[in-house]
Amino acid sequence: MRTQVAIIGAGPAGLLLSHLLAQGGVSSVVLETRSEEYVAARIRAGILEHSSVELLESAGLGDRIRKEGDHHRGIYLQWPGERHHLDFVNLVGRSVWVYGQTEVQKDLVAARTAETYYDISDTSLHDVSDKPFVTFTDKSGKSQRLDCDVIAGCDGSFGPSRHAVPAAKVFEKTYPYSWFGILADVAPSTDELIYAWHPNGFALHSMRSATVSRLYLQVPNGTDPESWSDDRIWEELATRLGHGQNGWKLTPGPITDKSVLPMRSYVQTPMRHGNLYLAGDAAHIVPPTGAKGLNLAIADVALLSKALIALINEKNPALADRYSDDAQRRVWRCTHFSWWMTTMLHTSGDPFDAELQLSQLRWVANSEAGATGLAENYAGLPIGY
Ligand code: FAS
Ligand code: PHB
Repeated sequence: MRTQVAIIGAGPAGLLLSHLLAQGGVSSVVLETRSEEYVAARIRAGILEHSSVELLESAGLGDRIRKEGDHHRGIYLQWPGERHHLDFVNLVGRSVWVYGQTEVQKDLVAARTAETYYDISDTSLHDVSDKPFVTFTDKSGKSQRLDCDVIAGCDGSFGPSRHAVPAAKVFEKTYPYSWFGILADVAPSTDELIYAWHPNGFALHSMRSATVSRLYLQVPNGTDPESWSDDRIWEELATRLGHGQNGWKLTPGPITDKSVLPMRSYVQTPMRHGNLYLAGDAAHIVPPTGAKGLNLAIADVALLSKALIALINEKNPALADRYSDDAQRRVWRCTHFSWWMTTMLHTSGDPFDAELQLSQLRWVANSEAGATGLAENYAGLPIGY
């Protein structure tokens, strides 16, 4: 088999890249180790930043976001006795949308035109510096070879592509806590997200729709989600989110999904080696506190698609040669912001840290300069920043 771009991974990065390349007249084949159903059902990100919505709309993928997404002007920052709304539209003229990654994935699958092989195994990258090809075993057990001009590694944090970049420089930080996430069939108790600092630990009230809430609790690493009863989960969420504070109430409901997500920062550079380009989680991981994971994948692909269309259609390598440096500016901006939000809101048990965190929260909530800094990063800088 031959194609112009072999894309490894059918998550948001891989499918969006394939879509944008097709719009630019470049052919691709997508290779995915999981089933289509498995990929579609993964519960992950929930927030689309301003630039992501603009890009998806420009690619003809914005209809459902506008119809079914929930447009948010900002977020609430909360700590015991206080809750402050940060209005991003007033502060920086940009906003965010609550639209689950599962919905983005659905839209990408519905718009897909490239041949996609699901349930493959033994993915292997070859000759990435000269005449690249990918070998794999297809779901019938047949060995396959896909020759191409370019390989796009969109295979997330456990795929083979990041390891095909020789002498890559890796920056990594793990955090001493995890997120315990739940989905619940209950209307959200808030109109916009609440990020709460509490001596017991961080909590986040997010949502997926008018009838489905998404909430998170900071827990120790290694926490078993089954070790917490539903009652204990709701009691702890109520405590940390300020139930009863100024008349606000957290309404519990049936929990339909529980998972524990470890938190880490990971950046690999460069994001290109020869004819191999990395995009999304294959090159970087951020703690979810800044709601940047999915948005960074989209931003990488916005740059990579333009670079590959120019390289393949016009034999112009200029954007491809700059891709890694251009992408890494935003990667580090989002890595810093995700670290900043995480260390500001998650308790360590150290009283000195707690005072620093509360001072920073009071400054961000009450100073226009502080609030603008958070708003600019959370709503997202223009792509190409
Ligand atoms: P993905 O991981 O989505 O996709 C990579 C694809 O490559 C996968 O489908 C995988 O099966 C496939 N693949 C792997 N190895 C392969 C191989 N050898 N051959 C072929 N295919 C292979 N971000 C947020 O902003 N907010 C959140 O709340 C949030 N929660 C998350 C929860 C979890 C459990 C995880 C893991 C991530 C979460 N993220 C969150 C981050 C997440 O949204 C990612 O940023 C986003 O999925 C990145 O998209 P991709 O780069 O496409 O990677
Ligand atoms: C989510 O809704 O899953 C979500 C929202 C904001 C975050 C992280 C996750 O910072």
